[in-house]
Amino acid sequence: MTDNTNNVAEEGFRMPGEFEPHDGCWMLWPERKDVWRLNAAPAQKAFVEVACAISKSEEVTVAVSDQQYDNARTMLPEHIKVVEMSSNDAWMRDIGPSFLTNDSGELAAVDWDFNAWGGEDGGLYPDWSKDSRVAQKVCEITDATRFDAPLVLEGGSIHVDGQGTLITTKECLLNRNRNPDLNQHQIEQLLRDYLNVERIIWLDQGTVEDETDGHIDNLCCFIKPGVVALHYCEDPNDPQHAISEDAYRILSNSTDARGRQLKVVKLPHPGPLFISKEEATGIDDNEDSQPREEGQRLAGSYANFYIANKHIVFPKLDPEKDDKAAAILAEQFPDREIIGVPAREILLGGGNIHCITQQQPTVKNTK
Ligand code: KQY
Repeated sequence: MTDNTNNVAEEGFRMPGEFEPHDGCWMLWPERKDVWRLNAAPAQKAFVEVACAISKSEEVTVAVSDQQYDNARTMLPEHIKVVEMSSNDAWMRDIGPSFLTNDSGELAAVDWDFNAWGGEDGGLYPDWSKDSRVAQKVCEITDATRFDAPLVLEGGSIHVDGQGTLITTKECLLNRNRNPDLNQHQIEQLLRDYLNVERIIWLDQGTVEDETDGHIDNLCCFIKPGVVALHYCEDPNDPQHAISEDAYRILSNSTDARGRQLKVVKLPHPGPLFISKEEATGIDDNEDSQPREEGQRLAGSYANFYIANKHIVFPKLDPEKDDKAAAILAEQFPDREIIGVPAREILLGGGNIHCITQQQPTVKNTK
């Protein structure tokens, strides 16, 4: 059902934090040859590993085109559901619904407008018509009431604590290629209306060379209310250092909607990582695709992990730093097992584990 009002708050809905219980996780299947090298085979293997890791503690559903159905069904174990659904690429975080729940045990979701990360002004592909219908399709399958929001926004550009606080970046949400007719105040109002949040914390920039224009999910995330994990580069000569330091300063001087001063936990910086010649040549270029050239910097970040019910699924990106990232996550999430998945193939597509997943929160049992 579509609810064309924006009565999210009146109906008691809120977007739960990712660390709250999930009924499941939604993913898409990668197949674009101009994004995923070698006919997407290495990326498909990485997506399977992510889905398997998440499925250890929650149900996973992977949406796949008809052309790839047999391949996906064969590559994914039986306990992972595979449903047919068209899309232009495989970023469920960004094109899927942002789920909401309320105390009456109802599930709803916000269906944002999508323009492939910038439309004609820097967008990543020219036809996103299939992506635009994914959120509605997922709402129908899950019986979630759909709130259709008049705002261009990708799910990876916001993080919430489920208790009234939202973090985002100006680089993305105030970018002229998203909502050129809305000012900061109007964008804030829509976030309040559709997500029922009270406190919005604006960071300036996201991770260096992030083709999403600075998604928050590649820079930081809530570990729990009051605590944020931040991608932090210690090298003062690296441009990421100033960005991370600025984010650290803003976050640690911020209070959340409940008045808590935020605590910031630093995650190491993988690399810096660059595309190799072999990786660059495996992509099927065409006039619509994003250039992927040898030596280009990749926007690698350990903050781009997924919080499953009993596991943290984090991207392994740099053998010299993976263990440190895992140890920090283990300390911060004592009740969850930490699983690292080799994720360079996902990073080559421009995002990571958080970007390819979308949690469906558990609705409260009112009986
Ligand atoms: O950061 C994300 N949430 C998604 C990355 C999308 C990259 C598109 N090539």
